[in-house]
Amino acid sequence: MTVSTTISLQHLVDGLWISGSGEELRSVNPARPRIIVAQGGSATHADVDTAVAAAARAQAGWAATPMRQRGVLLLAAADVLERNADGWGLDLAAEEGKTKAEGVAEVRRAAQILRYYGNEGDRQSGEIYASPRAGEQILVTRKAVGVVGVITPFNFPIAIPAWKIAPALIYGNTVVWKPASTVPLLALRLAAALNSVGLPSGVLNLLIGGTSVGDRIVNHPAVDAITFTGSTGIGRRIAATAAARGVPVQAELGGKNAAVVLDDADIDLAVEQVMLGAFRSSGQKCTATSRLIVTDGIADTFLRTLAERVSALKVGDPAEEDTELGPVVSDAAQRMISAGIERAIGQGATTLAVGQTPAQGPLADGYFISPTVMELGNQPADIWTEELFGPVLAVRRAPGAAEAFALANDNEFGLSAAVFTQDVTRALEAVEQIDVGVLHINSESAGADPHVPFGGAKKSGLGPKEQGGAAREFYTHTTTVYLRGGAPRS
Ligand code: UN1
Repeated sequence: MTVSTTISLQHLVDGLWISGSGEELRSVNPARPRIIVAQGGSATHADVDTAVAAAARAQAGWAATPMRQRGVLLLAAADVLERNADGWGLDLAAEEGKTKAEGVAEVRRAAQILRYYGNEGDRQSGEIYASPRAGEQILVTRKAVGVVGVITPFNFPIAIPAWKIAPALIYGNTVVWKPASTVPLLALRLAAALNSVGLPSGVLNLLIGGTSVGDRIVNHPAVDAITFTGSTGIGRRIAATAAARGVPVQAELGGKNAAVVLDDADIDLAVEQVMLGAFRSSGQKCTATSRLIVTDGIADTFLRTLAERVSALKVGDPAEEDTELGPVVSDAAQRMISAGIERAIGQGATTLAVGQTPAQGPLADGYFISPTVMELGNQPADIWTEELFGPVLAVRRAPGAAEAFALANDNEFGLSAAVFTQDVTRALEAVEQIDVGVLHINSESAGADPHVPFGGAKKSGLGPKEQGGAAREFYTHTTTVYLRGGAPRS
């Protein structure tokens, strides 16, 4: 099913779908904002309280269910996602604005994440240490932390929820989840998929709403841990609240990720990957490439080729097969990014390339931003330091690899970076010198596999990393068991 009519917003509370009686919410198609995708009342504080109480009641029984059995439900939900990937991917494109191909790939990715955690019951679940005492072993076992508050952003409306909810559930936690209110549709789909395969009531609760719903979850005394992905400002506020309440927080925050192109790079590969990193999802990924550092020997050729490619990008309706770049998510995002471009010009940036936007016809009201490449000299500029979260790439040149790596580090964030070189010595220097949580050599700065740690260095995140075995650090706590028998039988 795809969105041809407006979907009614509902909330999943203690296993029941309910309408919200809070303020009216609506999500629109950002390419054609007159089309309302989903509409309905927000969840209320009372709904949050009911959901948290249900999650708290359900938690012990869920944690006592064998992990293998919990996993079977995640695997069954993965099949539902896989079966619906084409339709839901198109829905995602219609509500969030990324291209249909990216939307379908994201639904499949969410299925892959559910599968990864669905199989967790088959993996190692703790550790055994030798004891200094005779007749004793020391076991480190894992227990769920309890009720997890999950707050997710607009830019991956199904993949990010999957990579928070799947580990929360497989390790025996229950969940109270608030997705971004700009993109509720895929949240409804994911919650429905998990509900349809028999998740017990109260194990997963979905509440759609704005900041006040999120605040209620974060402040609720029965919420035992909070995981958040989104803006640095909100993330720090949530982390402060969590610290004051004494509960763990995992916050995945901003990025200002650099691609470094060295003189010896494979130029075709580097241009292609920088284009993907900077412009896929209209630059709205925390891992997107928003800074480009090119060394002098390759800079002119590289930037000329890149500018040609940017001017030729097909910007348009994400639902159409040949569209390469859709709109940004909202009018507020469009205004903020446009203001950032203006400010960069005011601060002395030179525009190297501006792509097209559909200025006329049915898409004329859409929240489009032309893909833009801007070069800076040595002057300070906000576009070099502040996250814009749009299809805008700021460029600086460097005389050599050492200066280029130093420029890559010239930022308070440290989420991801990409380095393009064919010289293994330079690549190893990059691994040593660039301070990031995720480093790509000869591939774009975005992308994350489900079985390996994901998260940033420096100010890009707080708390344990996400995904793979790393997720277990956040969603469980350890019990160290000193295991000794009685006296030996004679
Ligand atoms: C990716 O690079 O594919 O919010 C995933 C974000 C990140 C996820 C990036 N948490 O964009």
